[in-house]
Amino acid sequence: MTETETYRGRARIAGEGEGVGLDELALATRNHGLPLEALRWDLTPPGLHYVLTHFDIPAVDPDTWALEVTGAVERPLRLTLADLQARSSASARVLLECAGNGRARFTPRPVSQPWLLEAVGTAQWGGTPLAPLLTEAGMSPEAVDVVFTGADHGVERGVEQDYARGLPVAEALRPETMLAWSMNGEPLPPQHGAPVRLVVPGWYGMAHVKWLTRIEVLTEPFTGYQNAVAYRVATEAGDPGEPVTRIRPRALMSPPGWPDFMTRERFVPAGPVTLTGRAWSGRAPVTRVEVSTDGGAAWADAELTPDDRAHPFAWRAWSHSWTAEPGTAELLVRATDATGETQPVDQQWNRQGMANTLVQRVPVTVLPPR
Ligand SMILES: Nc1nc2c(c(=O)[nH]1)N[C@H]1C(S)=C(S)[C@@H](COP(=O)(O)O)O[C@H]1N2
Ligand SMILES: [Mo]
Repeated sequence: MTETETYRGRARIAGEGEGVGLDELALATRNHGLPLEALRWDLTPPGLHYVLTHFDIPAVDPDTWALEVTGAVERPLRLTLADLQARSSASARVLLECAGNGRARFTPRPVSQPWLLEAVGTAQWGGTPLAPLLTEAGMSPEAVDVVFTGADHGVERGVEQDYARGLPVAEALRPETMLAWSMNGEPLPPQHGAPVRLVVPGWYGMAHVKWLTRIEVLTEPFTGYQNAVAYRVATEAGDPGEPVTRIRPRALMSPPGWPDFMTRERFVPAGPVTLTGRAWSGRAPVTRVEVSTDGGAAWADAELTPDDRAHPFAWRAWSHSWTAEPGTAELLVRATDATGETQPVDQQWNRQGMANTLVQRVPVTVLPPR
């Protein structure tokens, strides 16, 4: 058995009827989601953006921090924050979504960070484009992957590691890929990667390495844990599966009406209700959002805000008018993107609960008119 098979074997699937454990609760309190009512803002207010950190938030002093650019380059670089900030600037409104979003809704449940649907947020990220830096370092024409390493360190499924992710060189050279030191116009907060993180618009969250300390160019594919083992879509235990890359289409609804404190069940008075939310895809523009107000039997097109070419990697707002009749209703919403992919109504299960876009269902009690 290879080492990879050993640690892959330790991923756990919950037993039948097994509830979320205290270990999952501990992760869920550290790694909070976007309260879905915060879908109302184009730019997620600081503190409401979801957070996912595998290990601890590392202590990084921005005054002594430096970024190393090394590996298959002619001129290795060492850049301070001031060096980076003197370079050309970049700014983009980019949606981030954790690849594990929706995992806790899988049956059986992969035991890990138990996201329901809230592992998403959109920020204005500011920094400098990555490509000119790689060019300046004289990246080898043989380059295959560029590895980004964070200052955080820990153990995952028995493997001690710095958090590190390899990115195909073509993605590293995209004009949108940047080293970011600001979020919504302010310095990065500690939990989002201060002083500098990578932003790879369109990719699931794991690619956007926080607390960046090192960029290494490789002339062969990176085989580190977070690429070779963690972020894969596989249904069988021994199967290496496919790598997780770009964000698949998804729509979410701002929960209508008001909630029950404990169950989060929604209540709305009968009559006209405007349902609203956001839709996105990291692969292609969102072309359609559909809403069902009867548990998925019938679907109607929602209204999408005009495609905003200025923000191709952010989310789009949608809205839909519903006349709520007293009783109970189940609301669903699904997105389709220009590749033709639509969200599934039934789960497409995989072992780690990755890149899953099972539709959201919102049970609502419609109260008599008052
Ligand atoms: N260094 C480092 N970078 C990281 C992570 C991490 O644990 N360490 N988590 C990744 C994952 S899985 C996600 S989903 C995003 C979350 O970014 P956010 O916390 O800023 O929302 O950061 C990514 N970058
Ligand atoms: Mo993630």
